[in-house]
Amino acid sequence: MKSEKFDNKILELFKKHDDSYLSGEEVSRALGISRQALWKHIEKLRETGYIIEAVPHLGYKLMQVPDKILVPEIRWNLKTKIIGREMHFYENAGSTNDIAYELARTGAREGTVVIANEQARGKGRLGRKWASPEGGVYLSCILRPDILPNEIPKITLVAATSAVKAIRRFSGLHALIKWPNDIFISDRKVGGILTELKGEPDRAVFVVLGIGINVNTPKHMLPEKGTSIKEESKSGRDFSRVDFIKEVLIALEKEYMKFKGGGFSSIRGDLKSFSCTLGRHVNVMTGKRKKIEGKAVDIDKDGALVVALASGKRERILSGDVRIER
Ligand code: BT5
Repeated sequence: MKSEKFDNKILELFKKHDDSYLSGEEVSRALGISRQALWKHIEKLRETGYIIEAVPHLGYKLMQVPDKILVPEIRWNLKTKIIGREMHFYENAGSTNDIAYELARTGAREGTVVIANEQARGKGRLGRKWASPEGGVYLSCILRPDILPNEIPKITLVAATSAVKAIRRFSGLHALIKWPNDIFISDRKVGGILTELKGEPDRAVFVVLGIGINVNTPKHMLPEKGTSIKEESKSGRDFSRVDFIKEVLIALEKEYMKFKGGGFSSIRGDLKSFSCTLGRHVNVMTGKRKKIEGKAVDIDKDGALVVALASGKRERILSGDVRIER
């Protein structure tokens, strides 16, 4: 058994008995290791920030879990079947999307997740930057959906729906989607999705789904119109990024499974009800550098934004940057 597995097992035992002391003998017997080896593992856990009390004749007790992103903590009791079964964590990454892309290219399985505490070169769409200081959640997930390359925008919408559900469940805040990939709270951007694809003409080989969400990030570290869950919650306390990541992985698995089983129509209702774009007057820059102005009236069965122009004509937009005018 690898050392990390022992650490997980020890933490698991502690959590099962979270209001009592566990004797060294009990733990070492359960793990099949010596008392000396157990002590070394306890020391290692302490170095990573766990506070573990040791009382003579009573044993060990886990007093506090560190406010850090720790993979064993994320794995603890995580009941997903695909998303996050394999996880890679980086204290400092360039971009989790780039790392995940490389892993996918070399065969990593569907559901593999890459998480970073911070990113030096966080990416937005179209070469833009994603501010990624410590305090946010930066994760990328490898998906291998059986869809055509031109259906990829639907994956972005599946992810946006998942992100909104996770934020609402976790914080109670009224998160919304600005089509197609922005997550907003009170008219400020709290998160974004970046979907990248390796495709062949007739199929998507794999998709890297990048999700960035400002959890505890202070406003001064974000662009002008950015916000974080902590800033919006006004409670002043830090949120557990570990718990939040779990919510995101669970929500993503649920929505992705719905999408795989029932197609885009099975998430479309929720997506539309979370939209802060529908019903508004918008200005959209599409990929062709074309500007479209009008009222956003629908997100259709392909995930396209439908805009009603002043002329009465309707335009379907598959990708673009939306500015909400009024
Ligand atoms: C996005 O792009 O919103 C996609 C963001 C995806 C980030 C994740 S983090 C994990 C994974 N690894 C990566 O390298 N990326 C993904 P876009 O719609 O192009 O928005 C970018 C714009 O949002 C910037 O030009 C800024 O105006 C603004 N922005 C940048 N960082 C922000 C932040 N942390 N919070 C709010 N707004 C931000």
